[in-house]
Amino acid sequence: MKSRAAVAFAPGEALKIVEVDVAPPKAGEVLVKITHTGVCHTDAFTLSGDDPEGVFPAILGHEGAGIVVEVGDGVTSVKLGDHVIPLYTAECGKCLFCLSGKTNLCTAVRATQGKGLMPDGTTRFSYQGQPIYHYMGCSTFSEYTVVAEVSLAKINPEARHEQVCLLGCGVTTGIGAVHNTAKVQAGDTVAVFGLGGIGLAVVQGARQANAGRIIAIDTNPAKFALAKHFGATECINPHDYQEPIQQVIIRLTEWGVDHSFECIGNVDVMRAALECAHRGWGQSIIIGVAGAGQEISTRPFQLVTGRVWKGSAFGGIKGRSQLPGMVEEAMQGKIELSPFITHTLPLSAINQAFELMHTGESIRTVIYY
Ligand code: NAD
Ligand code: AHE
Ligand code: ZN
Repeated sequence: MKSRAAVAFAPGEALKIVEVDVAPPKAGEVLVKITHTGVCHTDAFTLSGDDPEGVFPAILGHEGAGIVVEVGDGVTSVKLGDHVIPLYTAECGKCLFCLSGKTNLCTAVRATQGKGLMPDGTTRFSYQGQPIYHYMGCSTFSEYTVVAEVSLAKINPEARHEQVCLLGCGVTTGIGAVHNTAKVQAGDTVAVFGLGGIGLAVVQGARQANAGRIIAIDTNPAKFALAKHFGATECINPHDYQEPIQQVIIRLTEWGVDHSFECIGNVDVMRAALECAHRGWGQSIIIGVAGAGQEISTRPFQLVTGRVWKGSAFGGIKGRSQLPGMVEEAMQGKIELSPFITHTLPLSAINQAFELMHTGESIRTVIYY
């Protein structure tokens, strides 16, 4: 079938809106009509060429919601008409990782997913006879996409796709990192570096956890109003200080914060986030994605004296078993989604969504088909 899609033909180039060919779903696969998709910084990261797993031409997008239109052989967990959120972190329920009870990092389709391929090693997308790669197992920048059954969360059909698409990545990642990775407790002090969609979701999660002080940090003060809306108790612009930001936060908190979160993808900020963690027990959660060749460093003494470095992918959430519940929470107002949506654009204007992100004007742009 034909599908309108925004194709990343080469790194660093604007996406091109073209009509691609989509092959039918094979066994264990599902054809989904995407209704809405957010644009996450990770899409921009891969488009920039900095992603070691970036392959081109590809159809990016991994923060969507849609409706099942066809299922391949053997698919039992979803059917025609079901409302779904594609998952870049699958949940097969059977692999070593799913069965461990320790992680959400399912391996069922991860190896082929990282190569832009479906589990059988081929692609369902093509343009003028040439294959187009998939992205993060989702490719939500195509009106019709093919996704592995294990990469689909079935959600309440009453949910508003234009909002709950954000649970496909950004909001789930931030809220999940607070509850699952950091396990923030009532009264804990939290520092959040970077107040985009991810950082603001961390702020919202910290408030849900009844954290004490929630210190929100960004070099763009335009982000502070929303941070306060979501529960930040203080907002700090590193540019307002001569000293390194970790020293500012240690000074403000005496010994540092119980939990810090890096939501930017900047390895220097990752160091600052670790070093502002409380002596003896403070932990720093890396959420931001850094480019090829980038490495983190600190004095080992920072860890010897009790600070802990951790990372979080998709907020530690198991998509098929836990995401439907988060959709319900959003429908009940327990998770607030609408303030994240600063812009709404048709697919034809998707490149504007990337510009709005790069200029810092948007939190999330939601694309509709
Ligand atoms: P975004 O671009 O919307 O937000 C980033 C924010 O960081 C902006 O507000 C920007 O002003 C701020 N910032 C930039 N440099 C800064 C600095 N030096 N100090 C303080 N603030 C600074 O991005 P996003 O969509 O919120 O994504 C954030 C990061 O999280 C990206 O690296 C993205 O790839 C990553 N991410 C990771 C996961 C995961 O599962 N681990 C999921 C989603 C996104
Ligand atoms: N491809 C990159 C890594 C990218 C990365 O870390 N992705 C995050 C999700 S970002 C969503 O916006 C993630 O979940 N990682 C775990 C995984 O299995 O991909 C690289 O460095 O190669
Ligand atoms: Zn994302």
